[in-house]
Amino acid sequence: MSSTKTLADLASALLSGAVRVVDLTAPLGPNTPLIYLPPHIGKNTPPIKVHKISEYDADGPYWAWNWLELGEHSGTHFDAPRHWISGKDYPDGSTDKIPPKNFVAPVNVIDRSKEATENPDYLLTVESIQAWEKEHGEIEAGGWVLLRTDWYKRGDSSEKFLNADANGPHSPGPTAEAITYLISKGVIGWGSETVGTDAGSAAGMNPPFPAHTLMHQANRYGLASLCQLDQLPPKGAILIAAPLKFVGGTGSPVRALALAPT
Ligand code: 23J
Ligand code: MN
Repeated sequence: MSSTKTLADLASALLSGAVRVVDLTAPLGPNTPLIYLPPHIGKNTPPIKVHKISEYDADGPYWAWNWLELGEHSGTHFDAPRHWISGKDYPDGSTDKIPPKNFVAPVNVIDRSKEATENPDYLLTVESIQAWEKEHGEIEAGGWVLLRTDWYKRGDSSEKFLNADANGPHSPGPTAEAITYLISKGVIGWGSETVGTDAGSAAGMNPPFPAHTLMHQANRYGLASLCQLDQLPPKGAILIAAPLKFVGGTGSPVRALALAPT
């Protein structure tokens, strides 16, 4: 098949609206919820700040611009292998070294919104993934797998988004076995609507933070705080998520987009 024709068809479909562009990104600003780590686990990412340089004034009469103070892992963001100790030695594991081909890939969306709404500690299991595959088709090597929970509907309220009590955060995510299974299928990454790619209970899992530990150990990627996964089909969309080319970066806010059928 001629790829020139494929791209011409895609161009027409984009122009006609037959292929939709879905924004999977949360608004990024001082109100964006950030992960909170208890002090005994480690230091936290600082609040997001927007500093004005000028706004058509004495500091710059004809122009407006700002400088940003924000952590790499803020808002809708990409986790590079170098983010985790298990992935630290990959020469292509930082944001500036990841092959760009990996920023555009097919996407599988596993809808467990009902389960996660009923139980915020919901964990996606291997059995549940296999049931999804029976219904929608096998998860292909090179594809993303995203967990739809409708968690993004909690919006920019940190309290609702982090959903913590005295026992820690309560938010859905994968079991360690589920991540191992997805790696065995050859997926390129794992993404979630929650503040991180792991469940709120993940510090107590074996290994701790399995989505981070195991995916990055396999030189694969993560996406967190995704939105609008309810706008995507289970299969058939294409995800575009490219981190900034930070030199040596461990992750980066992204504008995550999907090309989806109508
Ligand atoms: C640092 C420590 C633990 C976690 C995280 C970061 C994230 O979720 C992240 O943003 O990658 S769980
Ligand atoms: Mn992260």
